[in-house]
Amino acid sequence: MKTIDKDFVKFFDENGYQSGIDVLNSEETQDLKKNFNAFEEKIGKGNTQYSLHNIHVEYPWVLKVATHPKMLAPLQAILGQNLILLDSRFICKYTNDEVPVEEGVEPFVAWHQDIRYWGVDGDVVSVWLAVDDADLENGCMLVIPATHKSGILTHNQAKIKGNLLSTNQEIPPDLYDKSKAIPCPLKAGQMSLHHGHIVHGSEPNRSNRRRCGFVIRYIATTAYPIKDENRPRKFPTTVLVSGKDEHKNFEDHSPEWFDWRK
Ligand SMILES: O=C(O)CCC(=O)C(=O)O
Repeated sequence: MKTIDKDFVKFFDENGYQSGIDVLNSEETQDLKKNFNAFEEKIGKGNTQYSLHNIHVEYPWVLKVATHPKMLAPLQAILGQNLILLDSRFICKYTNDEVPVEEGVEPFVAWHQDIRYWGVDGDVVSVWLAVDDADLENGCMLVIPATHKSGILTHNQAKIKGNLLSTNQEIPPDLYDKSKAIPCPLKAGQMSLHHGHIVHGSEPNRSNRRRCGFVIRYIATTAYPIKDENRPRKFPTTVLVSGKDEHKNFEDHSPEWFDWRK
């Protein structure tokens, strides 16, 4: 059990990640799996692989997980009390039998920095909550410590087929040292955290087990949207999940059924 204290925050500030944090108890983990599995059954594994995006504003069980007190406590320690949920997505790497892919292609996540995607100025911290046990064999997340201090790196189109990132971006290999990568293995119900600037990715699932994670991005209310005329952004699913928002840089799209104060 990790203690959320000054050393916890110091490690995150210096390295850009934290891993092995207990969040859900076994009953809550089973509930999460049951809810996700029901979705899978209903819409098919091809659609639960990467397309369950921002469903936290539609389904109470999703937002309940994304506002779990044990999830928010480390985020509050890092980002402060006033927090907005920016974005969420289930990312599932299935076995080849479950979701067949083109011959020779294996789904993976190319090395990238999340901050490229958000259009947000300010620190973004991502939670990777394990729905299933995640390890090296089924393609857990890999991070390169301290690369969140390298600024924003060039991203090109990925050359190898199978990159799950919707924009198919990757950082050219000469811009990072893959030998320094640290795996973030997790038991179902645990989470890792990563900074929006850290270089990270994940290898294919070469096991006979599903590897499903729920990734949720949080920002402090002091963050603000970057104005880019060439790429205007909308944030239709931001939700205030802790504290107060005195800045109002993002609208609060809390569903009417949700009140985190209760
Ligand atoms: O699920 C993965 O393997 C990678 C997730 C990721 O890139 C992210 O959460 O930013």
